Amino acid sequence: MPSAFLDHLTRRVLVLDGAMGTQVHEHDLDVETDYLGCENCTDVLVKSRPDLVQLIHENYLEAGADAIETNSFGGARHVLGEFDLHDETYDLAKRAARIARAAADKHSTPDKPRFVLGSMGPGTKLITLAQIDWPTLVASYRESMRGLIEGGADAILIETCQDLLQVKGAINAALGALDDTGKTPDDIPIMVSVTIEQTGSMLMGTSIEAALVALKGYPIACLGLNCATGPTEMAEHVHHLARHWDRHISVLPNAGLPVMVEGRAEFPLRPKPFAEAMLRFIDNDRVSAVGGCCGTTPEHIRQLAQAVNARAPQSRDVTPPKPAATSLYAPTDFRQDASFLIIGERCNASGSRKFKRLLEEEDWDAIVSLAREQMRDGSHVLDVNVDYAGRDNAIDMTEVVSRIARQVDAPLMLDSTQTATLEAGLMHAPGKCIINSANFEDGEDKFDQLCRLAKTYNAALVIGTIDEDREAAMARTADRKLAIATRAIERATTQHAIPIADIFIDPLVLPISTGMDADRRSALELIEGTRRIAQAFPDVQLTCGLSNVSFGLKPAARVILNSVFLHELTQAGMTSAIVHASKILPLNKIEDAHKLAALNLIYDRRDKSAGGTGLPTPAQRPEPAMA
Ligand code: THG
Repeated sequence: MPSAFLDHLTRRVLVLDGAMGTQVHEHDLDVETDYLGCENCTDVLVKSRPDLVQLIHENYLEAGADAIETNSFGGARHVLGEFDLHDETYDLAKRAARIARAAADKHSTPDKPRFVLGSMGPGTKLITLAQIDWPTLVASYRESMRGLIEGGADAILIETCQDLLQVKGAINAALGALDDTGKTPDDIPIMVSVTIEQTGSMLMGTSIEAALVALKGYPIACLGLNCATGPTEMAEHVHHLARHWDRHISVLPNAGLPVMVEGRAEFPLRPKPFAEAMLRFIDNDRVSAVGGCCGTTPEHIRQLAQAVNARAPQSRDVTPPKPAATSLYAPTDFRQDASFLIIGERCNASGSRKFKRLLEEEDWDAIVSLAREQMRDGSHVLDVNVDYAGRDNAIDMTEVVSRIARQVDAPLMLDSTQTATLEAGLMHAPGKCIINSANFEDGEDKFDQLCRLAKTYNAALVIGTIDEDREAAMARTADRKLAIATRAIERATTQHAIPIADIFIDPLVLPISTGMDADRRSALELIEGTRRIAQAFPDVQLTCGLSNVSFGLKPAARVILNSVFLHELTQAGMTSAIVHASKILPLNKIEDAHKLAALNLIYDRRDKSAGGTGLPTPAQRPEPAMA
């Protein structure tokens, strides 16, 4: 059963309130008696001046608002801590919700029920800049949100979001608080409102496209925009949400862009043009919740409520965003037209001598340069693997991921055999990542653990075709690759609700040139396995560690074998690969004789007459510098 609030949101365009802060500032408040010595801590007013807070709520309700926001914008523990109020976190949140509840109940009628949105602002510390860490942030919000829920909020509104990682943390806090109080997002919906600056992106640089992709996997009822600009500047971003977001949309602009008047910022947009601009969002973009942010007054809300006049939201045609990962900044589609998703392999302690050395030297700047170089060479995503005996892998992952995330526009594939190392990366990656990887080698518990990580951090997940069978170990035949892939896809999608397009099956590349008979069929079994998995699951992604195939061969031979093998794989349905991007050659750059030799190896066509691999040695053919 959806809550009364969700039901209302579906049937009526919801009018929210306007600014709280600017209303408070209209009153001449005393630092000691009103702010209790905490200058500018508006949140403390729910304790010292509940009368005033309720009056402001009631002014908005009288103006016609259907929903009011609790006076708890700065109410997370880590923010209150700056005023030495940490220990009052739960109490202040609960008071804030109770006051708003009392005001809303007083003005509710059967025809016009009024709702309370538990407001949570971004706080004063940016998690992507490491000013706070994930566990602290999540625990901090969770405590306040529990207070808001127990004080009677109808929804949790995570608003004025500037940093994707903070949003992901706050959503997890809300889910935790719901859990604490025996509720679900159906009872108390989660709403998220991001702030797009005049620059066209969130403060940390995230585009609305990336925000949508990075948040889509969470149980959010409503996604929207508030603050920073007026309605005009928001139009393009709201329009993007209208086309691609499959749930409710909210819009709460400022009363225009501030202008300086006698040294003070003033918000120039008058109530009537404000209301007119908001109506256009309702008519053109079919948004379902409208209200105001900085500079908006009860008069803005009165005009808005009159204009909206309890109309029903219209349905929209939505094209969901393509399956994608994101950096902090922008999304990258999992499916690349006429190509494959290129995942750079070089930030890997066991896959690159250079990276290993840089890690040992803790030369983080050079690691960032190596990441950038791979993007210049054509990578779409970067694999990051710091697994290395004798070092603290979780700390290395934290260092590498937080730097690359900020300094390189690359979605990250976090690669480790250890859950703790993966989670260290996820806690520091603001965008939507890919976890590499899960399998059944250590049973279903570990597999489930990785699926839960994918849900918590809204990441995609690579699953390798390995199961518990110690004898067979990795699946070496196409049949077993398909069988294990099928089992994994079933479990991840049904038991963990991971969207199939967020699953990457890795049918496992093994070296073919070991000289061992057992390995000769590896490549062709992989091609056949890929073909069958792609046919059985057209929406699943496929990936592999391409360079594994040619371990042990000379560098020039590796370039040719890898390139030819990749071509065969993509023909069979492989959609991505972990590669050394600058060492993949297009087929027309490879001599026919070399191509044939590679194909003979791949398809295990034994050529009795030729010795070795039939592929060139470096002396015969210089290593190509660029693809
Ligand atoms: N599947 C999945 N993830 C993976 C793999 C896989 N991650 C790791 C690995 N396999 C893919 N990455 C690499 C990276 C480098 C090399 C091979 C695979 C490689 N490196 C050179 C070597 O070892 O000879 C080193 C070159 C250098 O030092 O610069 O071949 O299969 N899901």
